Amino acid sequence: MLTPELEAFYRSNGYVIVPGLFSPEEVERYLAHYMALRRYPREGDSAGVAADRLQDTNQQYPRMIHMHRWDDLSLQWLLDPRLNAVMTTLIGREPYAVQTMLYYKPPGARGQALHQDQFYLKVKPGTCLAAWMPLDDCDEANGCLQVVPGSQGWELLCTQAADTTVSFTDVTVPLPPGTEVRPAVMRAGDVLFFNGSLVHGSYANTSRDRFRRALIGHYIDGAAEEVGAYYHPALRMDGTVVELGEGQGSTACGVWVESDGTPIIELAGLEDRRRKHE
Ligand SMILES: O=C(O)CCC(=O)C(=O)O
Repeated sequence: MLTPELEAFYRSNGYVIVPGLFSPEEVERYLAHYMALRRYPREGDSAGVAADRLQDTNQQYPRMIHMHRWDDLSLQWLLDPRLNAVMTTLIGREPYAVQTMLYYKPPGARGQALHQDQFYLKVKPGTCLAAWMPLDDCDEANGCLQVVPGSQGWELLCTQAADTTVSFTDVTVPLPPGTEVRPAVMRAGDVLFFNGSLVHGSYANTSRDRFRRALIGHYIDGAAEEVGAYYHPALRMDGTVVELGEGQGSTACGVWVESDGTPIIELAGLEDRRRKHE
């Protein structure tokens, strides 16, 4: 599963793709299940997304949020021992599970602007971790995830307005010119694990006829004492509830400044914390 090489890759890049963690049969089952669930509106369908003036195909297939609270298959996936084993190695202890999401991202859909998950989850101490599993093979054309390798060591950056002609969310983080944004080309059933400070997001699905569905779990460090209110209740990986405080997030955020010709992050801004969740 997680070879020493993959673990070393995670330590230096802040993310790692574990190939084939779930089988093609399992992927088929999830696809059939989530397409059937999407026939009806669900609580949280539009959570965190700005009132949308622009129509795109996301409107017909809004992402689903927190399905594990009412759907047993989603809960089983969130707590799956394979995911737990990888994350326990990556962070040195079992995580707590706090969120599921299903992105449908049909052809023509906008992506989600580059961001850092810890901005939303407000974990303390420590940070969050994501397990991102495509249910379709994904590449740049159908809007695979994009990551900024090495950004796991960055402070939380002050956000700015995103271009909502290409993103269905309305905030993003600035990057110095020339920063590498790397496409995560994956097969369905691979799982991408990434650290809560890693800058990531996705661009539009410009393919003619390929969905880019993805099942996502958000987790927090098993030593955390607080997480944002939206993510309660947190679950241990055996499914029992763990009582945590409500994370408020820090008031400072990072801005890019130049030092000897090199961009560095300086903690300066007073972050607008109005946004309660992703
Ligand atoms: O799947 C995507 O396009 C974006 C997902 C994401 O950014 C997240 O889960 O935090």
